[in-house]
Amino acid sequence: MSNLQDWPEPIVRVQSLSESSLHTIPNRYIKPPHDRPSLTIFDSTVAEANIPIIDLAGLFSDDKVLHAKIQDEIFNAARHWGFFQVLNHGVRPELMDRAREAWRDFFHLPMEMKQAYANSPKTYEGYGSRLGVQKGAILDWSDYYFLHYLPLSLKDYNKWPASPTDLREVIDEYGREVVKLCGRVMKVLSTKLGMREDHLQNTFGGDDFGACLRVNFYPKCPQPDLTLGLSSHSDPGGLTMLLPDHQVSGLQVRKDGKWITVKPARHAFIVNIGDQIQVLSNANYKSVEHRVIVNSAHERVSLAFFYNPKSDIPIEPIKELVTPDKPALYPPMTFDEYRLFIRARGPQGKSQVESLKSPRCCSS
Ligand SMILES: O=C(O)CCC(=O)C(=O)O
Repeated sequence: MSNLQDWPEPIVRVQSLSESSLHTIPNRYIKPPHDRPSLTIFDSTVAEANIPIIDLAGLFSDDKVLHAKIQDEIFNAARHWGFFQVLNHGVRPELMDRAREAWRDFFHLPMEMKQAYANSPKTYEGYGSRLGVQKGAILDWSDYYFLHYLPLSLKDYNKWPASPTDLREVIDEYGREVVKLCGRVMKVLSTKLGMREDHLQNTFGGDDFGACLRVNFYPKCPQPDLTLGLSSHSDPGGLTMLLPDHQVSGLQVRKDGKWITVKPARHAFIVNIGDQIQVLSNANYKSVEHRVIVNSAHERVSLAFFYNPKSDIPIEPIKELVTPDKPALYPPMTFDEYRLFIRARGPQGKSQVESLKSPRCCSS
């Protein structure tokens, strides 16, 4: 872990670069041509579509037929897309708006107030501007704030911003509500794999699961065609509930080799399957590559809430999902070990989970 003690180069805040009225971006942010976003609809790497949108209202009723229909929709979306939006999910719209705007206010505080929370790669908690510690790496056009919500042993209000004054309270309540929503989706994912509804949650360590929040701030960019707000990656954790900016799109999901720009529905959450659920489900559910594009006219704020297994228990394919036809695709690994990869190397598509596939599977 010694290489995760400090950043390899002085940290530059992307927001400061953006506010300095540059007309061209520094070379550090220019992606190689094959990674650059395509901002025209005439490009063959871009597809016009949207990810599935699922109305969860029926899950709160006693209507069994409706339950089954929604469960099927979630199952299909989780299997074939790895990404979907949910509406009427139980989290109050005003709470969602306040959470996002409290963080926007944070990013607009004077720099010295934000610097008080500057993070290091040791835990990543606090105000950051890069993922990964590789010296000379090409960086993404974004700043972020990362904090632990659960387990309680890692939750430390001193590492959450004290300003805006209601931020801690808002994020506490927001976290409680989003955790409940994650629990609901976990039950559906478990049931649809033919297991008890609490089975998947139990493999996360039951009540000892983890949760953390990364708030992404993508400043305006004078050359959005040369860079990315966040490079392609799959999420290393279990399940992600993303609250996107309601006014500015930017998230792109990879589907059948093409990039789809997600059109967020008002007050929807964007749900995506992370690598840990791909592993536990023995690839019945798949994590999917996604990235973020930026633009020259608007900043963008998003809140990615990560619902993760307890970090020190081995995560491996659930026994019931391992058969002679489909042997275990992944070796056991704790989430603590697993996330060291992205913490050290930064976002790298799906390379980590793919590289773990056991030789037995890949030679057949
Ligand atoms: O900003 C977004 O829309 C996506 C953020 C994301 O993928 C992440 O934080 O892992």
